[in-house]
Amino acid sequence: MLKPRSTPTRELVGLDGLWRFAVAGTVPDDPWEGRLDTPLEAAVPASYNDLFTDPAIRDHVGWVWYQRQARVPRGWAGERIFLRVDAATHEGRVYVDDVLVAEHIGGYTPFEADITGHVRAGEEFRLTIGVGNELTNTTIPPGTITVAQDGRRQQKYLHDFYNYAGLARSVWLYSAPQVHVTDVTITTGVDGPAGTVGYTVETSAPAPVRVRVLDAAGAEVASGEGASGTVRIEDVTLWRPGAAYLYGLVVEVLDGREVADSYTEPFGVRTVEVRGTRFLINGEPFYFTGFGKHEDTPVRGKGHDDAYLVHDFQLMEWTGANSFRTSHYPYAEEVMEFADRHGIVVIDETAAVGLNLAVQGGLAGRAHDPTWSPETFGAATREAHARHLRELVARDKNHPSVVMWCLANEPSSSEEGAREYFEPLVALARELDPTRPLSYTAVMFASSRNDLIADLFDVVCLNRYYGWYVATGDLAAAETYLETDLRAWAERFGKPIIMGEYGADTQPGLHSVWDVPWTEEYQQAYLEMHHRVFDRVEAFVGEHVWNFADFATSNGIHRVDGNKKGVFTRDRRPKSAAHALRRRWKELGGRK
Ligand code: BDP
Repeated sequence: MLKPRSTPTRELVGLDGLWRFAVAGTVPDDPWEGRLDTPLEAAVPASYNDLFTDPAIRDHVGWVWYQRQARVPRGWAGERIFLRVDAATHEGRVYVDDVLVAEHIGGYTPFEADITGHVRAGEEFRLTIGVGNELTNTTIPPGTITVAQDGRRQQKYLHDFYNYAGLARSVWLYSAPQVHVTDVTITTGVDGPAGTVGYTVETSAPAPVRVRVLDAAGAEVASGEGASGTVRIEDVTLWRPGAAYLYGLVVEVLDGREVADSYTEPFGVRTVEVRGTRFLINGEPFYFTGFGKHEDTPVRGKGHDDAYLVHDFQLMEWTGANSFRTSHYPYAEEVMEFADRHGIVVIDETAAVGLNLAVQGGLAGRAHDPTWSPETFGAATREAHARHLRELVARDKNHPSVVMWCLANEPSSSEEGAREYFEPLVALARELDPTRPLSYTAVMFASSRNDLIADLFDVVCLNRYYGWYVATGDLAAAETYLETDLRAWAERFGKPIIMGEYGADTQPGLHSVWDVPWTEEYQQAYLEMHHRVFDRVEAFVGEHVWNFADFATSNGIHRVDGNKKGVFTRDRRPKSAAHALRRRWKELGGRK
C-alpha cells in the first residue's frame, strides 16, 4: 500500500484537526446519517482516552464516533478520489454521508477507500469514522472482554501497555489519475561499485510504465522501461547505518506521450544478511545498540506527534543508539521515513503481543489454559496474524531502515502447538519478503532447551529480566543466570543473538548506595551487569534496553502510574542510566 503523496499528478489534503466526537450509546445507533449531536470534540491524530476527564470515555469498551465535514477540491473533477486512514485502533468503519465505504480490522496498519462515486469536486461531504477498541482471541493483539458484577464491560489484555484507541494517526483525502500506480516494490543489491535496483510496479489498469532513479540531488542516475525489471546505479552511494543516503524511484504510467501518473518512492541501496553468528548490513557486521520503544506520550496516548518524533530521535542519537524495535506494533509511517532519512536501523514488529496465557503484564507463573488451542489462540487467530503480517510487509517493504521483521513478542514458544502456529507464518513472511531476516522475541521462560520455534527464525532475540523479575536485587546471581542462559542459546542454535529487552523499573529521584530495585543506581548497575555478560558472549550482535521511556499501562500492583523501565521519563528527561548508556554506546560506536 503506497503512502499518499503529493506528486505532479496527485494532490493531497490532510484532514487532521478537531473532529466532533461521541461514545456509542450517547448518540443514535446510526450516527453517520446526520450531524453528530455531541458537545465533545477530539483531536486527530490522538488516542481519545486521555483527552477527556470522564472515566466512562477513558475506559469505554466498544465504538466511538468521529465526524467532520470535508471538501473535495474543485480541481479534482475527473480524478479518482481516495480517503486514507493511517490507523483506526483497533477497528474502523468509514462513512461518506450515509454510505459505508470502508471497514478495517487491525489498529496499526492503514486502509483506504475509493470514494469517487460518492463525492463531487468542489462540494462538501460528511465524513464519519467509527472506531472500535475491542480485542478478542481472534484480533491482533488479542484480549478478552469481561462483564463486571455491576454490568460494566471491561477489556482485559495480556500486553503491558495501555489499550489506547481512536484515530491516532492522520486521515487524508487524495486524488490520483484514472489509471494510476497502485504498488511499487523495490529490492536492492550491490555489485562491486554499482547498486542494483529490482522493481515491480502495479497499476490500476494495464498501461506502459517507465522508471527513473534520481539521486539525492535530483540528478537522473538510471532508468528503465516496463512494469518490472532491474536497473543499475553506477558508483552507488549506499544507505548505511548512521549515514543514510536515499534515492527516489520515479514511477511513471504513460498514456501515449503523456505522463498519466507519476509517483516517487524513496529507497536506499543496502543489503542485509545473516551469516553464521553475524548480522551483516552491506556485508559488514552490525551491532545493534538502542531500545524497545512505544508510541506513548502524555495526553496524546499513541497519537503521532512530529515534535516527539524529532525529540525521541535526538535523544536516541544522544545516547549513541543506532537502532530500535517497533515494540509492540507497527509505528506511524512518519517514524519509518524519519529512520530512513537519518540512518537509524529498525526491527519492525507486528502487533502480535500477548499470545501467551502464561504471562500477564510482565508477571508469570499463574495456572492457565493452553495458549495454542481452538478455544484460545487457534486457526482464526493465526489467520488474523497472517492478514496483519501481509499488511505490515505491504506498508513497510521499501524502507531501507527496516532490516528485520519481528513476527511476535513473547509468544508462548515452549508450549505444545507453538510450532504448528508459527511454521505457516514464517513461510508466509519469507514468501512476502525473501530479503529480510526474521525473528521473534523469546519470553524469559522459553529456554534454549524447551523453546520449540527458534530454529525457524534467523536471529535469536531474547527478552530477559534477571535481576528484576528473577533474582530481584541480586545482581551477582543474576549475572550467573544470564550468562548460563545466553551461552546455552548460542550453543544450541549457532545464530546471532540480540537482547531484545532487558530493563529495571526506576523511580527518578530514588537513590541508594546499595543494590535497591527502583533506584537510579540499580537501573544503572543492572544494565552494566548485562553489558559485562554481552561482551563475553561471542554470538552477541545487539542490545535493546527496555524501554526508551516510561509508558502508560493498565492498572496493576506491579505498575506505578505505568511501566517505569524507561531510561527517560515519560516526558523524556534522562534518568542516571541514560548517561551510563551514552558512555558505553558512544564508545562502542562502530567498534563491535
Ligand atoms: C516483557 C514485555 C514488555 C513488558 C516488559 C516488562 O515484552 O512489553 O513491558 O516485559 O515487564 O515481558 O516491563
